[in-house]
Amino acid sequence: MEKNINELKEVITHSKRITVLTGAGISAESGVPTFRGSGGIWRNYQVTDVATPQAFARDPELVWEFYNWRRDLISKITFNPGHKALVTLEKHVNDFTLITQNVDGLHREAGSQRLLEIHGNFWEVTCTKCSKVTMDRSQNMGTLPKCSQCGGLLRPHVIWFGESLDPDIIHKAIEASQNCDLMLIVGTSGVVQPAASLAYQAKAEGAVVAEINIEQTPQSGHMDFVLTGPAGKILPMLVEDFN
Ligand code: BJW
Ligand code: ZN
Repeated sequence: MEKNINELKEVITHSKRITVLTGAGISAESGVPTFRGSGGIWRNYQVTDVATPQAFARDPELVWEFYNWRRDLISKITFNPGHKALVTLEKHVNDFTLITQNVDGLHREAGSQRLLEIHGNFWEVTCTKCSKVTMDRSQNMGTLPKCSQCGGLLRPHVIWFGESLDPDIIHKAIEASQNCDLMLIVGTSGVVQPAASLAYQAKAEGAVVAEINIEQTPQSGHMDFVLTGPAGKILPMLVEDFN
């Protein structure tokens, strides 16, 4: 593991273009539950009850209850050294893109700027009637929050299963993956598409791909580097020379 970290630090030093993809694992050390695995959100909630457009159409109160619980939880915690290390990396690389699947807003709070939130951000809400998107950081949005402009029902500004990602944002994410020298895949199980395919697209175009995760994933076998351990420990080690 020590050798791998030093070799990867060397690759980072020589990379002009770095793209990073993060998932729920990077926020785990802040106290945000991941989705899959023991202690994961999907152990207590059915995906089909709270994270599909059909679920929202059927029972918007239940879906809002789920998001209010997460808003409340995340409003009480903050970013961790893993998020901070990616801010440091961004400052030292000319061409840097951070793609996150997370909707918790912690990368932005930590100071990341070249950021693509491909699954949205749950501190924003969309009106189901007039489509207006607004920021609302309330810990609790109530059971059926309404648009101040038209009175329509609001929904979290996130991408649920079966919904298409914003074409402009996913296009930028694909471009950043296909045009980098190094791609870091951090804290994601690598099973949700289209995010999961970004690492393969980077590799197909000749990038070095490196995974940082506390356990092996279906993607580990395809990686040039597999660093096993918590992101909040490994990422700061990778950028320690930049501080
Ligand atoms: C640590 C750690 C520490 C812990 N340090 N590591 C092609 C084939 C098959 C299916 C599809 C396909 N294309 C599309 C689909 C359908 C579907 C899909 O992918 N299904 C698969 C699951 C089978 N995709 C979609 O529907 C997407 N839409 C789409 O593609 O539209 C077009 C289309 C539709 C339908 C058919 C075909 C095309 C949309 C996906 C939206 C995902 N939305 C969610 C909810 C967002 C809102 C919210 O959060 O409330 O996004 S689901 C959930 O999963 C969330 C996450 O962003 C996403 C990924 O999860 P992530 O981040 O990987 O978390 P975990 O929990 O899985 O993993 C955590 C990892 O961290 C683990 O590996 C741990 O080991 C690790 N870890 N602590 C480092 N300290
Ligand atoms: Zn409206």
